[in-house]
Amino acid sequence: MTDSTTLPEIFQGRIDSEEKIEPRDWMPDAYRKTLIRQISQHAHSEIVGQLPEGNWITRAPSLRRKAILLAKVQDEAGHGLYLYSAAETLGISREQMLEQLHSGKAKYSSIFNYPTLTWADIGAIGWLVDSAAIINQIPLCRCSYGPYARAMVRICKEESFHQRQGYELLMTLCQGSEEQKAMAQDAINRWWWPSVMMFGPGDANSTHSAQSMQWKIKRNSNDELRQKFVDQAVPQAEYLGLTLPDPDLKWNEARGHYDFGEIDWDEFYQVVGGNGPCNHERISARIKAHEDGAWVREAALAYADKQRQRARKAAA
Ligand code: BYC
Repeated sequence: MTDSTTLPEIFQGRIDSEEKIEPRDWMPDAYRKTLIRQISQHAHSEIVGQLPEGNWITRAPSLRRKAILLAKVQDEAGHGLYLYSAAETLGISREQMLEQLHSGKAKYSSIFNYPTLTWADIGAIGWLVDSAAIINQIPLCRCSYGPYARAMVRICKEESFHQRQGYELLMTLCQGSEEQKAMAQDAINRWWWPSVMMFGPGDANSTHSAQSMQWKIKRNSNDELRQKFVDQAVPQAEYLGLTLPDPDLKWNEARGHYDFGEIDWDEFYQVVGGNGPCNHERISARIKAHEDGAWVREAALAYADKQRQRARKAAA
């Protein structure tokens, strides 16, 4: 390294040698902005993601299923909190992030704008949505930004339990009556394509991927991860005895991967743009929860204030 090495060159050198970047380190503004965008969107996804599943807590078919679902939904809340904390280390406040979510400025995962119509949807979310989440998130444990990478380790462990409970739920339905099996098939018919879309635009249309991969925020492209998801899901669906709703799904010996059909990108962009089946419902539910919780925030702040006053008195 010569004396004329610039800060951006030193920064990229640290990334290239797999060093973690920590909150007080120098970083380019665009790196900070990209991380705030991705981590806050990820946090919002976890929080909004509680809604479709939370919808079934009171109607779970047994005490065991209710306890499992409650634990899973609570885990998602925890994931949101680790991620908001990780984003706060970059200089944005929790209030600012929530304001961006409530005003529609910040995105959250497209998948949570679909409705949960039957109990089998809880299995489909666990199996397909959590599988997609794990495949997307395991590489994030090696993200160049330390606080995000460390938050992802714990999140991935919990997502893995979530995925298993979804698969086990579906297996129970598939081994049950004809009606139960049909309900599982119907859920897969509705959740398959939205899950395939979760990985984001195809590589040719992904605006952030190239830069994010150079900074080792993302480790794989959207299409690479999507292919991994499809390859993993096909044998799992066969084991369940369910059919994935894609007539073009076929093993390609030359590629060593499954080929799959064309994604409906128009649907994807409609949902991401705020016009999915449940976008309005989800944001209204989050705004209402935030407003209903105002007294908790006020009480917590008043308590913290009182503690500070006591500490000052004791020190005087
Ligand atoms: N939905 O250039 P691209 C969970 C946006 S929660 C909505 O490829 P990037 C769980 C993208 O933001 C799972 N928007 O972007 C919880 C960008 O828009 P902006 C959530 C999407 O960031 C409860 C534009 O499209 N996981 O696990 O390089 C129950 C161009 O895209 C989506 C994460 O958030 C989408 N699906 O790559 C169960 C993981 N896809 O910001 C499960 C962390 C793309 O320019 N995030 N967009 O306005 C990531 O890995 C990346 O941000 C993405 C997108 C792969 C999602």
